[in-house]
Amino acid sequence: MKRQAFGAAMSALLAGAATSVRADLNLQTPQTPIAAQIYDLHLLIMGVCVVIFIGVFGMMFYSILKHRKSVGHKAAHFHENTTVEVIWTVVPFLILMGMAYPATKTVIAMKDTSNPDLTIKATGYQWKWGYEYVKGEGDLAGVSDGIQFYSNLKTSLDEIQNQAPKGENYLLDVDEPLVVPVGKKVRILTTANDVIHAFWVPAFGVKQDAIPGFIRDTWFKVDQPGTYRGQCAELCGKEHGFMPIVVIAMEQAEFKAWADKRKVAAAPAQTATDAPVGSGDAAAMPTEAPAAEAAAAPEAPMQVAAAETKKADKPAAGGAKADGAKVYNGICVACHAAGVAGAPKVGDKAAWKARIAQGQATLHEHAIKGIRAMPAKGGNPALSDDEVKAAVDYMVAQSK
Ligand code: HEC
Ligand SMILES: [Cu+2]
Repeated sequence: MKRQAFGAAMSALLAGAATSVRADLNLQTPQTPIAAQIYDLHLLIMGVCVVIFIGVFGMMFYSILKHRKSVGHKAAHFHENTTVEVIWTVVPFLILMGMAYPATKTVIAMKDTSNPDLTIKATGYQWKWGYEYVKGEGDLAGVSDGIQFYSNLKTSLDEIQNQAPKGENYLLDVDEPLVVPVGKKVRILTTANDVIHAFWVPAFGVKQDAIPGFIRDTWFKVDQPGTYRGQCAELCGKEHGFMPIVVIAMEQAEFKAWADKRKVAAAPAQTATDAPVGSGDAAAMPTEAPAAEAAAAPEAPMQVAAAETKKADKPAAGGAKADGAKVYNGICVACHAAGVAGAPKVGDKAAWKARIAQGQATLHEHAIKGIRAMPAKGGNPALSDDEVKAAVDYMVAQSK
């Protein structure tokens, strides 16, 4: 009876602590069943640790104090006390089993990505995420198939460079968030295009490495509509902290409407952004095959053909055409007007001739990823790919 009362008091204390503790010191409020299980596990195991801590240290300090030499305590002498030995073997064993059982159950549930309603491939790039709604079975088959876009950091450069006060979602804002329906099992296939990244959304209890050449998967089912934020969780280079993940969960009807709109918006924008590039294969996105393949065998980590992971050069669809002159005059001008450190001067035809000969796509890539003394995006991770491309187009037009 006494023990029961103690247990009740203990859990009341823990529950109280969990809600009143400063929010930024605790785990995020769980938003999926898995995250809730992880949260409960965290509390349970924390509770067990606290009880053991108090028990062990209480016993220790009690013994030191009460049985100290100065009060004349005489030590008891006993050896091979079977009862004590059995107790200190069995009790820890039971405690460990009591923790391992629920933990294992959760891990197994986390790994069960079968029967999703919707499948989305998340590809890590240096440094942004690309999302592709792949063809799959399940409730939402067909609704969003084929939608794909990049999700770039939106935090303004001024905030990053301490020229403006940092907003609430500093480094946690993107131009195009991932959109999912609530109450549906969403499977995320993770892979990467260059180095290892990791897809991490704490409120969903989801953290999965994204490995080049492999597809791993994870899943979540969001309870409530809302905006949830995460980050890349694998140190992936100098802009590792600049590739956040934003997920908007909406009601299913809204999600369908979003998908319909997104599909319509994608088609014309695609050709518009591609037109100046002049590459023939741009209008149609040849993603059907790899998408189906990915959906077919996601159970085990799977080797993906290099060509497939490399199909990175799809333009972000749907964005308004960026103003190249503005981006150039704001950023690129610092080096490219004066020829700083070997930067080809804009307008210097001789300097640009060989570079232009590489083709626009290559120039875009070099400007986005950086080459030799040319920093990626001119050293401004907040720029979107489209803005950099527009600036390149502008610079090339001025230097022909
Ligand atoms: C810090 C100085 C600096 C800034 C800022 C900068 N560049 Fe550069 N850029 C360079 C240098 C240096 C090179 C020459 C690199 C080389 O070929 O070795 C270069 C080369 C290039 C090239 C040619 C790449 C090639 O393949 O030959 C393009 C295109 C380019 N920059 C675009 C941009 C754009 C767009 C911006 C603005 C978003 C920008 N740069 C901002 C220094 C800069
Ligand atoms: Cu990363």
